Amino acid sequence: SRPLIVILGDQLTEDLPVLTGAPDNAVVALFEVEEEGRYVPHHPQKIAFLFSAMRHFAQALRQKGHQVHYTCLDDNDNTQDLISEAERVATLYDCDDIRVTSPGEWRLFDRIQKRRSNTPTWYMVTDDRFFCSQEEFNQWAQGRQRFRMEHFYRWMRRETGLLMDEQNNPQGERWNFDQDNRKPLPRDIHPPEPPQHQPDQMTREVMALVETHFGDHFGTLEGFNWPVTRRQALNDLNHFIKHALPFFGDYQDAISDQHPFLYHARLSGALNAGLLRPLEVCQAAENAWRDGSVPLNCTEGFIRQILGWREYVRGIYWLNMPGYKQRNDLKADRNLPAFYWTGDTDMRCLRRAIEMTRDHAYAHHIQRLMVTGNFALLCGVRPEALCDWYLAVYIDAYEWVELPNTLGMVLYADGGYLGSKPYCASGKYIDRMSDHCQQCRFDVKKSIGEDACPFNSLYWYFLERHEKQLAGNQRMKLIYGSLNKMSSDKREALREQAIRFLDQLDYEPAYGQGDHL
Ligand code: FAD
Ligand code: DLZ
Repeated sequence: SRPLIVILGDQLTEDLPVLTGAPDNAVVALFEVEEEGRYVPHHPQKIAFLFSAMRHFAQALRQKGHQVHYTCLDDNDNTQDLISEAERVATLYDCDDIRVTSPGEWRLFDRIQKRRSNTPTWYMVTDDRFFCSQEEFNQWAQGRQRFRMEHFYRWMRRETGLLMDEQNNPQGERWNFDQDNRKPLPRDIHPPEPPQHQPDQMTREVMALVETHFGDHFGTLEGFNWPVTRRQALNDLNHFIKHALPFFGDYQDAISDQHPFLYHARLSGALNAGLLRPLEVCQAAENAWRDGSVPLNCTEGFIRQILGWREYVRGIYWLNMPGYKQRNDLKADRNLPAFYWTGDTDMRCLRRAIEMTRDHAYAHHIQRLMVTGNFALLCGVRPEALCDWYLAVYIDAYEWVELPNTLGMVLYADGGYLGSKPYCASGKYIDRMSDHCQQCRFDVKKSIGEDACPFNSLYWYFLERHEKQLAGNQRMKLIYGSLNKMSSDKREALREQAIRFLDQLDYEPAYGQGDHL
């Protein structure tokens, strides 16, 4: 018998069990298909990154002696859908079964499940590229009333031994160094330039292809600078550890009007596509602390994102899908403001976050959470509309990681299952953490009037609208205390200001049909 080994675009890892366990006669297959590029309108850089990385990966597999089938997007016989392409190619090579590493997204997992009794037969193999398997996560979750990332993270630290001492206690005698982190942005800041990867012939061909087929999607291809091979990804990792990690913790929450990447790793695209393993990334960070080149608060803060948040959101996704996607506990019902697809707004923080997204298929965590996310939360944007946007526009976006972050962390649409309180904030937060407000046409100190920062009235109106769901939350007590001390005239003025603002916003009719940049 002869298997077809299917490698999906985010499974570009040479030691995947489906590959290491493949018999000599196996055919390994990768497919570029329209369907995956269009189920949301992915940013052209994301599609170019994946197609180029897939082509380089196929080349590396051939060099290792595998027999590889590669379907290019514009091949005449391409069925343009992953499942039908796999079944077509299996027949072409006389393969009796199709083996695939379990997909990261429920959408595909469900479709494959439903084809299991077909011929050729589909087999799904567990994805071993995570610290915590789904069975382990489910066991951890079982019997717990409330989940908190911090508890999960401490368990993961103990399990892996990362940043633990000989007695299995946390290094530095603390689990968490957040108190030392989260400094606002200093005036004169010079973050390191990311390494430059000149697009080679293969990447240039892919960019032309993407321009032809997906040129109408939001986002530019110009300045494409993502790693498309494992070698380039390792280069980015080493560069980050040396030049940015020593400041990562300090400025983790800062937002700059000029510097999109600040001291962030820019590694999520490579990690999620499989070019890097999370363990090697965490070990590189730990080693840099051990040899004295990086302070503990930076190393711990960074490892927590990968060992903690990344694993935690994946566990939550698989534990709760498909129902999780339907949650909308705050009953948010607005469409996405149209400027998310154009950047055409006078609000400087939003404009810059969206422009950076358009130019790099990237915005860092705090821009996603506290600028575009916070604004959508305060406006009451429908989870589905916002999730589709986040899934489309970022280099690293796959539903397993995007959905819990957007629906849970940003929109609180799961009623506090993932995060203990909504990350809602007024303009004051953005002013403290960024240098946007000095350059904005709105006055962050004002809440009422034509030039008042819209975040301010929206913030109070949001709190007022959701008093019933949120006022009982211990962590919101202080802020509801302030709301309740406010005079009714002031509350009314804020409410009117917010409603007027929401009424004059343009909203997209449906995703992808807006006026794209
Ligand atoms: P750094 O800030 O340098 O962090 C290091 C690594 O930690 C990242 O590469 C990533 O692998 C991991 N990480 C950090 N925060 C998170 C988190 N909250 N959840 C999971 N992993 C995390 N991340 C994605 O990988 N894909 C997504 O689709 C995605 N969607 C998001 C949507 C929203 C609304 C929000 C608020 C966050 C989202 N994130 C997503 C998490 C985070 O914003 C990105 O991982 C991070 O910005 C990637 O940039 P970086 O590599 O420079 O990260
Ligand atoms: C995101 C993406 C895109 C744009 N295109 C392809 C593709 O043509 N072929 C492919 O195998 N994978 C692609 N992907 C990644 C898949 O969407 C991803 O594997 C699933 O969402 C499961 O996580």
